[in-house]
Amino acid sequence: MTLKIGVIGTGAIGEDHIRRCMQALSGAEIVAVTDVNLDRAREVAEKYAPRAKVPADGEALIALPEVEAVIVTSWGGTHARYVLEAIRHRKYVFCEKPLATTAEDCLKIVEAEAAHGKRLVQVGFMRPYDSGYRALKALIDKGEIGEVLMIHAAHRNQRVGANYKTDMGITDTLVHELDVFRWMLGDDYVSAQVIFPRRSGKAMEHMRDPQIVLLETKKGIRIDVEIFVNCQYGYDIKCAVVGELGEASLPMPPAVELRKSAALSTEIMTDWKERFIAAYDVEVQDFINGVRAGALNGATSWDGYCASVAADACVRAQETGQIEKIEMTPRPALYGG
Ligand code: NAI
Ligand code: ISE
Repeated sequence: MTLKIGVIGTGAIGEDHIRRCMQALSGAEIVAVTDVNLDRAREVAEKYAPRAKVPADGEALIALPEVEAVIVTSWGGTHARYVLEAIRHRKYVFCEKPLATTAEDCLKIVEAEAAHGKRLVQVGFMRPYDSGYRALKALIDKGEIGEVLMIHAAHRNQRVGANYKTDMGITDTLVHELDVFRWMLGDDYVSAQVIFPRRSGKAMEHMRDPQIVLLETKKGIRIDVEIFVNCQYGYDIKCAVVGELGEASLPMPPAVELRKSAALSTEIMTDWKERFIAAYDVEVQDFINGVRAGALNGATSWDGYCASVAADACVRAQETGQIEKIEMTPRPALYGG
């Protein structure tokens, strides 16, 4: 049976997930879409899902009897309310990152899902579905570089919009690293510090960019992540894992090597949509398959909560300049606690 999905938020990634469900993936159909900007919702529906209903708001969409699963791709601050509503209706929900903008709201979701007794929520952390990160994790798990000691990483965006603020370097951008390193290392964070190097003149007046985040895990692994969201030249994700026996690095996406005019060059992508296109496809297909099988696989509400607790500590560290502790509540049994 085809899974009938409703989508809340038809902006950049909402439109992209609607397109992939209708054109690239199998086993699902978009039957309803909505957005605070209803004209935008109608426009996207017409383009990719002309038979989809356009209810007045997210709550109305979740309540539609034909909607079997929900995709939440509205702004981060609105996620918690829709995810909690979907849980209340006992409907599966794929929520783009972040699960919620505060750890407190993430915990409400964890508690609501744990009270239901079965996973209903998958968080849109797509990097664990990226073939490069998967290969890196497989190599670490095989012990090829011995015990992991350090990670040096960078998350660079070509530029960001006018609404982007310094703390979003953590809550919107670093949050991907916060999730993927927990997954890759099977470890949790214990502390965070943030350092600001010389400010780029290409950043907006109100922003401090770049920034360097220093994380420490329970096992004592030290991680440094450069967040540079106005780097100008492209979208560039780097990750080098240093172990006792060697170093393993995230592969660059394949690109043609061009030899021309006495130069050797390869193109660098410029946005996340293109860089992680295959990972998003595999991730959303896994959600569809998981709902149809009655068992979700991707990032859990607990993973969303852990990323949020770590993000909160990093934002505190931006303000205090100090090393901030990262402490979680006990993990509920539903998530292996
Ligand atoms: P966007 O601004 O392009 O789109 C968001 C849409 O949600 C807008 O059309 C807006 O009108 C709508 N919206 C806002 N509040 C709403 C509400 N209460 N109810 C219904 N619709 C509402 O933003 P974008 O880039 O698509 O991001 C959306 C979410 O996806 C964010 O949480 C963002 O962090 C996440 N995201 C994840 C990415 C990833 O790599 N996994 C990449 C880009 C975004
Ligand atoms: C955006 O929301 C994403 O999630 C992208 O993957 C990330 O690279 C970017 O910094 C965020 O703004």
